[in-house]
Amino acid sequence: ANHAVGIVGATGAVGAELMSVLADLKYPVGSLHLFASERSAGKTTTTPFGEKTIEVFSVEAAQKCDVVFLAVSGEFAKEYGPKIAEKALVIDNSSAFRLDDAVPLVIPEINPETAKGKKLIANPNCTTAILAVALWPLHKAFGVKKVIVSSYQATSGAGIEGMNELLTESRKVLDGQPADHKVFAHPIAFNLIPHIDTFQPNGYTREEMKVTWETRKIFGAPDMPISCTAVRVPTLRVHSEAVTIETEKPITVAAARAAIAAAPGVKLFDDPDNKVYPMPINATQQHDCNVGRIRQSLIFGDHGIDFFVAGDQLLKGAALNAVQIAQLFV
Ligand code: 2RA
Repeated sequence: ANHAVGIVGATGAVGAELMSVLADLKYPVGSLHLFASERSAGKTTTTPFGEKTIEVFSVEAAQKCDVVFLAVSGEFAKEYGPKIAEKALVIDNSSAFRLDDAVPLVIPEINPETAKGKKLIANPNCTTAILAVALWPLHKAFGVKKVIVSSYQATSGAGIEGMNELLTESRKVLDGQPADHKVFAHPIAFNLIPHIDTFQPNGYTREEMKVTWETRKIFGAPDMPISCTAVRVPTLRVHSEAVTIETEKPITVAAARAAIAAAPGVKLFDDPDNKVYPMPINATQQHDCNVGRIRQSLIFGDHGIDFFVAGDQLLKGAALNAVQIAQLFV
């Protein structure tokens, strides 16, 4: 049967992607209900499912849907997510419930079974999702013992405002004007910022710790050593990650390539002689995350590799994974 689908936060970057992914994946949308703040309510917007009027959010209206995607803040999700979930399936894109033992944190290629029978499901952080979908086939085949990640995160991670800040600042810098900034801690145009989310007592940022905490939960590997350095870069919508792993079993470049080539959610993009490797340019708007630059580790020898992954932050990092979770219930 077709579903009544609700999107809360419909005017944001993830909200817009949710609509196109629902259409791309041919999700059985019977009716689509777009919720946003009062500022946007009453406005009409073009969607793949026709013109829709944005409604003011209410728990009662959201509860009338079969599935509700939350693309809003953690505070909002904390307050309303469980209430909506009394009646509807809720997929929350915020960090509010990701580490809650009662709430599954799901990547359908990895742990779909944990979603069974649940009404409130958490969608992982974008950096985690893009790492995990590439790491999982390697973990299954070779047993991942240690992970070191450096991320190159696009401005889309901070929503439309983040993307606009990059564009506006870039124009200003090119015109010889000073680049002021609001969204990010420093100007992002022609810069890199090794600071995403808040600093923790251990010196890591929350974004970096999310990669550790969430990957462990998704893999069911509570002690896996995972360390991340998260960096904001002046790109629009793809997060890239340089990853070094140590494995339990011996691993070769050919075997790692074969594992990636056979896995769902990732695409092998690894032909350096022909300049083929993952980049934001080839991962933008792609459902699969591109994996390449696979090489034998200079540190861990035959028990390790290095690789590079690039995945669309708004897709596998957000909207695509959320809709794939909902598809588990169709
Ligand atoms: C970022 N991970 O890239 C965050 C967004 N969820 O800022």
